Amino acid sequence: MNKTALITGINGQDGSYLAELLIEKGYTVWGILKRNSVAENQTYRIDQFRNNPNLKLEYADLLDLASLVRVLQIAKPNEIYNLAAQSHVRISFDQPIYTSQVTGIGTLNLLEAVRLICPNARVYQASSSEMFGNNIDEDGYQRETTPMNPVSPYGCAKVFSYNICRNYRNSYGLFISNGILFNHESPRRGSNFVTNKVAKEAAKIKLGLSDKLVLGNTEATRDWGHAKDYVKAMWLILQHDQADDFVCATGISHSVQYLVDYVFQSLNLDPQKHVSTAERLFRPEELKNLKGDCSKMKNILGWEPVYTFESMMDEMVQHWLDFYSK
Ligand code: NAP
Ligand code: G4F
Repeated sequence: MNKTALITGINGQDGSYLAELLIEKGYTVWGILKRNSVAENQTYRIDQFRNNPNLKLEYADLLDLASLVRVLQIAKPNEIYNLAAQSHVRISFDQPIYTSQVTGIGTLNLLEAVRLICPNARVYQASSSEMFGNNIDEDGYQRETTPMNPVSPYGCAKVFSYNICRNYRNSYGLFISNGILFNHESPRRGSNFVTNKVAKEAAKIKLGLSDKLVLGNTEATRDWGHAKDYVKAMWLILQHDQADDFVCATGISHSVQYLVDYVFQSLNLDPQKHVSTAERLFRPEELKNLKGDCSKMKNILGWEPVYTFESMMDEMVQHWLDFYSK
């Protein structure tokens, strides 16, 4: 029998790739959209398969429990992927209460709806390496056992969601798994995240459409993988025979400065001529270094990424060159 999945955040970066993957696997996929005043822009990441009969979209919001109940009643999903969030770390300092409501309490709303309507469904929670804050194990990696010490309102909200998922798993026997994913990117990444901002602005400079790129902290390091690889990990996590928590990462970390140098060199541009920093783009508290150990995921679930940092950045730069050359 074909399975049915519900994805919150289906029109986001990860939701769009996950929906494609699940449709390819024969799932019926339901997705929720929160109301937006410009409906055309909201679905651009999924427009290429919008007319697929196995894709069904409904208006609902993580802040509106009744809407979640309504959608679960009609979709009757076997699997639920909770990807919706206010996911931008710096903006979470500007909107801490909203971020806590959506990214934290929103998860609890969904779990309550699941408990009421479809307690046998398997739930994936989009947890984040941002939850570790600046805690690093002695060998330089973060892993499932690394203590969590978040340094942003977003990180605090994600820790709440992570903990309430574990609590509902243990208290009510629900199948709820956390994927603790390190940064993952793609041409579909919001262009206010650093990888896609650098790729987009460098392509514009190359084509003579811009002259400068202004960044915040370029010393921070991140473990960057490709979203297409990471949605496969989400699916594997829910196919496992028991609910559990898994880190997903590449194990390779680069600084923001290295990212800039790589992209500019690939376009034969001199970053020193174009790149500067501005205080307004720094965060009140910064997560300095991320590097994940995903041995558990590889050993138990057999996950392996296809993309490298370089092939991913090349794809993103090419996307923007094509976009601005049309
Ligand atoms: P994203 O592109 O920002 O997508 C977030 C999605 O959530 C969008 O579809 C957004 O809809 C939706 N959303 C926001 N508020 C909502 C609400 N109140 N009700 C319903 N939907 C709402 O994020 P992403 O990069 O795909 O990440 C997916 C998830 O993984 C997020 O939870 C993120 O925090 C987490 N995560 C991401 C990474 C990463 O590196 N990408 C790493 C670890 C964890 P609109 O676009 O219409 O606002
Ligand atoms: O691309 P970023 O905004 O990603 P960040 O803060 O690491 O968060 C992303 O990854 C998390 C997983 O660890 C997710 F949970 C979260 O939802 C999101 O997807 O920033 C990366 C680094 C930071 O150190 C930031 O300070 O880049 C630095 N940076 C320097 N200049 C910048 C900029 N970040 C942004 N967004 N814009 C800049 O101009």
